[in-house]
Amino acid sequence: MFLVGAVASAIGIAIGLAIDWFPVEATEQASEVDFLYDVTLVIAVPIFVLVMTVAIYSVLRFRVSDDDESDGAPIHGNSRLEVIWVAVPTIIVVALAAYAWIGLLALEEEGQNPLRVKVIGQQFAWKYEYPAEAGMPAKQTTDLVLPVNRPVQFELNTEDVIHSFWVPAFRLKQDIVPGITTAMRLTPNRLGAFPVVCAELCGIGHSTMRQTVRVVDATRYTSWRGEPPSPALSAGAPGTDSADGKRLFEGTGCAGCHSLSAAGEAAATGPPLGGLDAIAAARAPGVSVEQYIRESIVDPTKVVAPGYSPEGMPQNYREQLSPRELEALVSYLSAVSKESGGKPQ
Ligand code: HEC
Ligand SMILES: [Cu+2]
Repeated sequence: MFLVGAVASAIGIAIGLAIDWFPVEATEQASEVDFLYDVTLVIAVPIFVLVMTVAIYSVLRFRVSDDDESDGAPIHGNSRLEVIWVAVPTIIVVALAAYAWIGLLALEEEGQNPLRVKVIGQQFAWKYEYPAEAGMPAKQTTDLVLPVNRPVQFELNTEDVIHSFWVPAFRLKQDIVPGITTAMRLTPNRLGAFPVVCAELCGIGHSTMRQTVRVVDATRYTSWRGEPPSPALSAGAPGTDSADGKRLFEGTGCAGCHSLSAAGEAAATGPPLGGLDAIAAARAPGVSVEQYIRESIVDPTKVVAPGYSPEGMPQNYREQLSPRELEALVSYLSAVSKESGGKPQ
């Protein structure tokens, strides 16, 4: 039994650690949360295996035989066993709680010069308020845009019922309760666009309470702060050459999901975007590579890359990107495609 248990635990732990359970880590805090998950897994798998081995062994070994259906001898009182099975779980649970508590204190530490953003939940959308700072006026918006590598402090309120503000890639989630202000601190450290989700059943439209947070570089953040609210990316519009396209690819979050060796990125949430010529020719015969890229961005569900979910790609680039920005991205990606000789990278 012991051998079977040890082997099964080792296999279970190896599989548990090998599976990539979570989306990319996009904050400094994320690795700490994921590590806690791994620790819990390493402890939980052997316990699960122990319970199952004893249960299965007992079922097989002490099975009632056809000719003897009498009850077994009543067993009562084994103080040593009882002390063990109370003490061991108590120690494990207290140790895990202490570890989690220390981790929580670290997660909630205030960073230097935090950006304070108010988050307002309402049925069924998120709104944000940025304070006036460094010459930039206060801003109310439905877009959440954060500068990379700067600590953020969210203050969360609701206009109606309980909601829960959750960005899976940030690994943090906070309930928002009527009448009180809750808080959440984090430091985004990865450029990209990540889903914002409501994690508290808040009414009939709960499942539609999804938006996107974009983590951008400091320059892009400052220029976004200066713009009138939505459409978020239009002002200070760049020209349409492919250098702007490269900048946009990195600055608007594409690079958070797509790999593209020309831009030095290696993200894998979306398909690699090298060699789109060949892909366009195979998937949409008769459509130019430019048109294929354009439609992939503004209408991502039209042609879906095999093996990827149509919801994987943000659905709102049609509103988010100005026509000039869209064209800059198209010309950049089609140029990259030609450089790579049409081979997927
Ligand atoms: C949150 C992750 C994510 C972000 C951000 C994202 N994409 Fe995507 N993208 C995907 C996924 C997943 C797919 C595959 C599903 C599909 O084809 O609609 C995809 C598909 C595509 C395709 C089609 C590829 C093919 O093989 O057919 C193109 C082109 C594309 N994205 C360009 C972009 C550009 C340009 C941006 C930035 C403006 C961007 N994406 C931002 C996830 C993302
Ligand atoms: Cu909600």
